[in-house]
Amino acid sequence: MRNAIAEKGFRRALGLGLAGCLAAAAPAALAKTVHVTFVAKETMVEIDNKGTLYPAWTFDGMIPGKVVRVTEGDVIDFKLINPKENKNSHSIDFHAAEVDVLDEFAPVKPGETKHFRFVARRAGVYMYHCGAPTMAQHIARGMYGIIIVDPKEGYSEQFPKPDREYVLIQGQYFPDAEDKQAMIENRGWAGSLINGKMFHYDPVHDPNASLVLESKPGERVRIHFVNANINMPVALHPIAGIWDRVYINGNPDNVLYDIATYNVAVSEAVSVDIVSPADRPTNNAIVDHTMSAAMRGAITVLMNKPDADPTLGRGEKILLR
Ligand SMILES: [Cu+2]
Repeated sequence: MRNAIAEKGFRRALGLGLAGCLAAAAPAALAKTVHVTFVAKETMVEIDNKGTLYPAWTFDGMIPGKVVRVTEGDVIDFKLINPKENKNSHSIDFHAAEVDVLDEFAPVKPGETKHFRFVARRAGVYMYHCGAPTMAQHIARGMYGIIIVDPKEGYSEQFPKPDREYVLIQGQYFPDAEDKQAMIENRGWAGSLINGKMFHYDPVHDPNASLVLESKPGERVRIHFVNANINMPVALHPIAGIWDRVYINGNPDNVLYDIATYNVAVSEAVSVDIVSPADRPTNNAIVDHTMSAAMRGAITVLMNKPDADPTLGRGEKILLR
């Protein structure tokens, strides 16, 4: 059955029924507390495959910051440390949190620490970023990442377990790191960063690229994608393929089928599935079909081959660095 609305209604009814039973049998026994600490670091990072350095602002010295992964219902016990060596205030804005922008998300001065808790109440994939003023600059300089909130029901027919998962986060590279107004007005951007580097996983357009995404023919590959651009949507398309499913905001209930190009708003996160032909090796190029972005770095090669590295797209290797 491929009727999403009917399936959603059925799932909701089933969920309510099960929730009623579980509430009596095992009250909130499964939720756990997950401790997450970010250290704001103003440091040089490489923004391409040949090692060009950029004066970044980061979470933990990396663009993007680390992948946070929890299960729906978990408590996130979060700490943001802003070391006294930094020159700027920083903050955290988890799109998965329902809190107070003036409290939990407030700027943290150098030498100070912010500590708070929130419950990840809704399954899905979400951007996080620094929201300290000027926000455009803090995001453009590299302070963003993804939080994955896995559904507490686990996998299902509507939300099958993928064979591999990858995280791709697209951002914009502004070589003039000081010109905040240019960032706000979208002037002067010279590159599209995929997980922090232009053409990060594209040896076709950049001979210095050493990484590609890999899977075996016929496997279901789920890509968790975040648009961390400052001002531009992303026309997310797998060249030589079709998204088998698109889960808007990564939520199993928000499923679309058979989508060639999905438009990802600024700050939106989405999970998209691709299933390559099982009977032959193939390649896909996952692009922002907006050509100005693709040709500045937003192209990722997915190789579907029998000898795919079994470690890629699993565990820690869902975000390749
Ligand atoms: Cu910041």
